Amino acid sequence: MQLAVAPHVADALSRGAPVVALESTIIAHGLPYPANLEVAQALELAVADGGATPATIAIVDGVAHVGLLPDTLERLAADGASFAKAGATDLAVHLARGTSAATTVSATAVLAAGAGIRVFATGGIGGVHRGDGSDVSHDLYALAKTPIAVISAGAKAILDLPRTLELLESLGVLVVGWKTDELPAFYTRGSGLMLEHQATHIDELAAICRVRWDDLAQGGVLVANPIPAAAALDVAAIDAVIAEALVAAEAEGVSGKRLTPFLLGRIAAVTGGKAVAANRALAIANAEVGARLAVAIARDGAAER
Ligand code: PSU
Ligand code: MN
Repeated sequence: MQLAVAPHVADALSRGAPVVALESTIIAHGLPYPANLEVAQALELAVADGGATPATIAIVDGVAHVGLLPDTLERLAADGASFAKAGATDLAVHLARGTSAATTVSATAVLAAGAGIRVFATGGIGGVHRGDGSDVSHDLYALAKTPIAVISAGAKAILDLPRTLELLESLGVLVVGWKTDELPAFYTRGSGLMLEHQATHIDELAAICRVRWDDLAQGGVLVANPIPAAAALDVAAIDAVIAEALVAAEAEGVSGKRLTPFLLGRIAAVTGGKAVAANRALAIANAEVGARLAVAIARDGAAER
């Protein structure tokens, strides 16, 4: 696969230095402008401050970019509507036709792994939507087979979390709580759903990842990192907002790919920016853990050489 790896990212990868991939759907379709641009820049800064190289991934005019120039990041944020929303399945169409697309968790994971990146930080992965359960994000399937660690604040609270966790298990995605024994619920720290595995030291997490990939040739690791306590929203309040957003989606006949952006947009509007602030805080916290993990994995790798 032809990837346009930015020079600074290619340099880091060739030295075995830590790199953290970042997705672009959260920028183009998950957050309102101009907050999305500020968040995109803050995520890259958080990764760099943590001692790793950030690589935001997107399809621009039919080219898969791993690491974006500041101009492109701005275009993605200011003109998100001109970017399609591409999951891993949609990549071929955009690459063949020369169109532009923001990459979801599934597409970002596949492209990042293709470039040799082992850590990817996002906000929250997709999952099983509520209701009849027939809308299931491809994120879960892509994670199952892609050897990458994804740092996420659990799965988005708009989803059916018990079914999402069950499907992760069925598919063989290793879920590890970062300093928690509960699946986080995006805007809030806990869901009441217990996790079998948790890690409290970054080297421990790095070792788990390396054994999974290098010794077992297995797929993704979902690192579940709860939103920082100070940024967490009130459970009852956010549940009511989500319920209202789901009713609105149903009434307006919104489904499929448009559902997640619709729900997030509605929640952002109704909470007067509180949800956006929470989304920002949890994504940055994930970028910070991502940087630490990438550094630990790279250190492990260097010890072996
Ligand atoms: N996390 C966020 N905001 C987002 C998303 C994740 O904080 O907008 C995006 C991710 O790109 C994820 C996608 O892959 O939502 C899931 O969409 P769907 O449910 O249509 O698969
Ligand atoms: Mn879907």
